[in-house]
Amino acid sequence: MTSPELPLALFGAPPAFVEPLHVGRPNIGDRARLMERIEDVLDRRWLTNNGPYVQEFERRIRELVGVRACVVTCNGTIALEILIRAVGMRDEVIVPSFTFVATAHALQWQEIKPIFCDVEPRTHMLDPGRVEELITPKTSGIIGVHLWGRVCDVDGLQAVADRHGLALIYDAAHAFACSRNGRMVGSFGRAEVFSFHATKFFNSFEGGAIVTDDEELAEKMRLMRNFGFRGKDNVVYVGSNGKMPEVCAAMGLTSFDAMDEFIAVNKRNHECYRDALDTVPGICVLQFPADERSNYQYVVVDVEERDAGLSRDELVRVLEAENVLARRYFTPGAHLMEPYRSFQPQAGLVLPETERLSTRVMTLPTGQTVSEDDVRRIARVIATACAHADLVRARLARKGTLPP
Ligand code: T4K
Repeated sequence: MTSPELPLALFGAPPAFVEPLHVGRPNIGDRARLMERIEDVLDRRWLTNNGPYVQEFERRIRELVGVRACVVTCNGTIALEILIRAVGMRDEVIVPSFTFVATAHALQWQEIKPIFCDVEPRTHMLDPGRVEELITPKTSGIIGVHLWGRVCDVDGLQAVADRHGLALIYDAAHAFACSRNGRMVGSFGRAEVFSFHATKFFNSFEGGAIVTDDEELAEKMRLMRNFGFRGKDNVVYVGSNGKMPEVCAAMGLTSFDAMDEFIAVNKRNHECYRDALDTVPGICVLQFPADERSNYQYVVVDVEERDAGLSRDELVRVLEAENVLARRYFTPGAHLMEPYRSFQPQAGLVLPETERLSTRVMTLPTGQTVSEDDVRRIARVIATACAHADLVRARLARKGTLPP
């Protein structure tokens, strides 16, 4: 057998990894402690409905974030839906399109129209100036998204919300345990929502939380989380079922115990990616500003095709062949997904940055299951592919294109 033209799986070399490397592989804390907690749950025969582990989980979140109230939920999407309803959003709400589609769905599910707003190219997050341009008499609120564990322009957004008397809340699904200038995410706007989905650096299998300083709002959301029950047989509000089971809270508490280790590993991997990709033209690892503390859960790479020689989609395919399952978050923008694509076919006209970013950005595997050696190997694949872009491109062309 002849040796491959390049040491890449695309050219017949063995893949860099035998097993696939995922973005969003769950971090798992002390298993023995988790099992003990699950035994407790079974012994108590108290499986859900505001059990002791849920209450302890809420207390620890409140203490970490430094807010008065925390309402944990079965997932981040239900938390968003409950919060949107509780703050009285209606008609139209301004949101980024460059986000996970759940941000928009949580509105549309309640027949509130998401008005998609463009983001700042540098931060990938809502541009307050653009938000203000989209405000109409129908606008009832703004949802900022702290993307990638960075912090939105919270001062700019608050100023816009105040000027126009709008409700401002945050989708902080990516930003648990993050802060700016010492102020924790969770304490901005009227309230904020976290996700503890399995793919988040800190997970409770599935789970979410709403945090706020507004006790009255929190009380309303507690009712909404539990069918509107106040006490036995007394329903005082229209509600849903957003309760977190005890087994999820047990996992959340176990993640809490290991949270510093999870962040340290992510930070180490982030730095390693940054160093290893520093010299590859056109490949830029998104940085975290000095005034922010992050959980580093996403390694976000911006691919400038002109300098890298390959597009983001081409690199994703090169990596896939090596068993590195890079993700194209968030491609396409939510405005190009259904039903928004049909409801608002012109939305893209005001979203040039979103459309540009969604062709250039990819996220790479990190977390507990990814070692520094893995990171260096992934970086070598990217560097080799870019250094031989013409050959790689020709080989990919023979294989067809990625599905949209
Ligand atoms: N707002 C924002 C900004 C969000 O990013 C999200 C969720 C939400 C709101 C809603 O919060 P939740 O309702 O989910 O609590 C994943 C997650 O499902 C989603 O939670 C997350 N954002 C989003 C960014 O990523 P997918 O469709 O990419 O997931 P999936 O199934 O492709 O999994 C990603 C990778 O993780 C796969 O390669 C396999 C790996 N994986 C996944 C799971 C579930 C594992 O190795 N083990 C696992 O248990 O959405």
